[in-house]
Amino acid sequence: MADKNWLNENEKWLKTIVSLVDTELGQSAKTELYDAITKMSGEKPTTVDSTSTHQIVLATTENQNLISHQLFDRLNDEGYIIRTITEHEKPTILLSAKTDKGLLYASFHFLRLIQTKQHLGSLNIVENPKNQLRMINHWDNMDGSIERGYAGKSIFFENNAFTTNLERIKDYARILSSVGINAISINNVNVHTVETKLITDEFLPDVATVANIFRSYGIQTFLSINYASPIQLGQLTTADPLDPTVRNWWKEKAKDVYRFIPDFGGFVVKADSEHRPGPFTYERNHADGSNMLAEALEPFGGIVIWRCFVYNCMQDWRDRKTDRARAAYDHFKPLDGQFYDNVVLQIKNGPMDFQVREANSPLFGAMTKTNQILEFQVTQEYTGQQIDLCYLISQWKEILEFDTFAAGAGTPIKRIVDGSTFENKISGIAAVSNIGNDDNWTGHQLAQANLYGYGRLIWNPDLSTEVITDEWVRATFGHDPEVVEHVTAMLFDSWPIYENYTSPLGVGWMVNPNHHYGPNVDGYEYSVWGTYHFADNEGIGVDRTVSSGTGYTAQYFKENKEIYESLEICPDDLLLFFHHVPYTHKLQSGVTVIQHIYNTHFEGVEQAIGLMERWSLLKDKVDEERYQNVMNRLNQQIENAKQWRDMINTYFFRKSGIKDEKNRTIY
Ligand code: GCW
Repeated sequence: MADKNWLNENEKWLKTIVSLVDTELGQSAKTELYDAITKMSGEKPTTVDSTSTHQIVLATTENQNLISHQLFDRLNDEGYIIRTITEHEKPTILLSAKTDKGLLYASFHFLRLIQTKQHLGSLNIVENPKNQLRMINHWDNMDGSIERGYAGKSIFFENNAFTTNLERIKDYARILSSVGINAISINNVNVHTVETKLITDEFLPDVATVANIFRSYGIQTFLSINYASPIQLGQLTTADPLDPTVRNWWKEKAKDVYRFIPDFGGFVVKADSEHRPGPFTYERNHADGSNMLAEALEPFGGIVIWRCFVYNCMQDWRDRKTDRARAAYDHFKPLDGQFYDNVVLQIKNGPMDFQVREANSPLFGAMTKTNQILEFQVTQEYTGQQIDLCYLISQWKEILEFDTFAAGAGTPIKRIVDGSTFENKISGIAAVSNIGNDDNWTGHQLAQANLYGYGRLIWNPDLSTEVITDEWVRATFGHDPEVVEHVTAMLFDSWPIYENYTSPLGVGWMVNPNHHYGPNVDGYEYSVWGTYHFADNEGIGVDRTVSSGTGYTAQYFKENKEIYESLEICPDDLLLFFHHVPYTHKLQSGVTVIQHIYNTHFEGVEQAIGLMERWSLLKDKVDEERYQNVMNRLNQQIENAKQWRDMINTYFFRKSGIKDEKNRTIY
């Protein structure tokens, strides 16, 4: 609800909405404006040119002559202009774009201006998304479960069928579109038996229904596919990508899919990863596998999103040579130049797996002739599972700003994945969604900020975390200065806090196996997953140097390689990711590794309590439901943090025999 003073000054603008665009997306743009303005101002605007003194006009380039067409040269197909002008002596806010899709984004931007109480009298906004593909991946299964989902069940599937609750899907489309998302894959990358049939006549009509909903909000639908489909669905004996019958099978399959969904986006593929089938079975490589699918989709304009999360998940822990962090680069870099141009590689932000802190994947920028997009994880698998608060925008911002040196100094990851550095045909960012059918969508009320922030940040990675956060806090909780101050501080503090009480100095893991919540220092230490900390009585950390370790540091461009290789200048927060050091090793911060472990774990719990205390100050300022939702989770978070503190501190005290300098309780 916009506040009174602001409304008094600006409500004249909200009386009339004239739309000159009658397409489906144009309708969506108008309806969103109309409904939201009605809600916020308490009055229904008129939609015909009326006697009101001011007006909002929606028009695409073609159907407007209010501003110079040259201005539109600055727009791409999803960009827009919002301008305050005078038309026939009537003050007008013009929302305009080359396409109706741009217009939809303009509407949402305009609503954001209202929600953040900007003055509407002299607007002059030109916006283009910086990334082409702005995607959300779902890990939803058709039985309704969600792999790594922490906000209830799937909004798409139940009982091995599609849901009938299409309203919820529509609301989701609106949410995503409001932050600029333009692509979605609706099923888990681990494609099980029933889901394999999503590309058959049995389910394609349902996929088409969902795709229709997303289309009306400018979002293209993708499916994750099972690489072994020709065997499982087609009764072929092989899925060999070089076998002509297999290639033909996929071509026919692509025709089927496009018969139902003419603007289908394409396939997302997890192959040869964590026991999923792939081209390795046939002694073929990932270029062979992805190109086969690309060839089938090409006539229809579809693309193949091929994931690089490929590593040996059957490792022997005694084998000190194999390093999971190396795997993606080792598999894919040699194939640079061999992928068709409608293949795009999807690379997780880190070389391991969405840890609270890990190095950035050295693959970014390493393949100059291959399309690549980045994959984040909005769902908080390793970052508190939407029980603990962990605001991820600060983390993602740091990752996007990381200088790879791929084309000399000043080649941050954001400029690689937006396609500008190597002029890629396809580029962008994808992330695993954090929503489910919980009433508040994300389980933890404040976890909504991660989804919102994700969309805003990938629309424009140059936006500051402060701006994004402020938008979300005000749009969600209003403008009371105390509420804004405390919620903002909680969000900002939460990632460092989570890092403090969990695994230290970039070493990662130390979580309970399988579900990944809560501490278990040796949970993965003697397992097949390749995620080790190598702690003994003298020291801890993974030696990934060239000089004495796995050689992983050599995958970075020289400038970064030199930093990570050096014990002296390797950043503290990644020290144990790159080096094995004695507990008495002195960090750049001046404290020893062991004392750092103790300090951060004691501090982390205090800080978690601090979060709860801050929130309690808002008791009378936030409605009861949301207040309790967050309070309950903060209390669980405190218990989790204590568990982490005591397990980690005790473990390392017992291993090292070194006492806490401050004599705090260690068990
Ligand atoms: O992090 C791991 C998760 C798996 C997931 C996999 C992947 C979908 O623990 O649940 O599988 O990553 O990204 O493929």
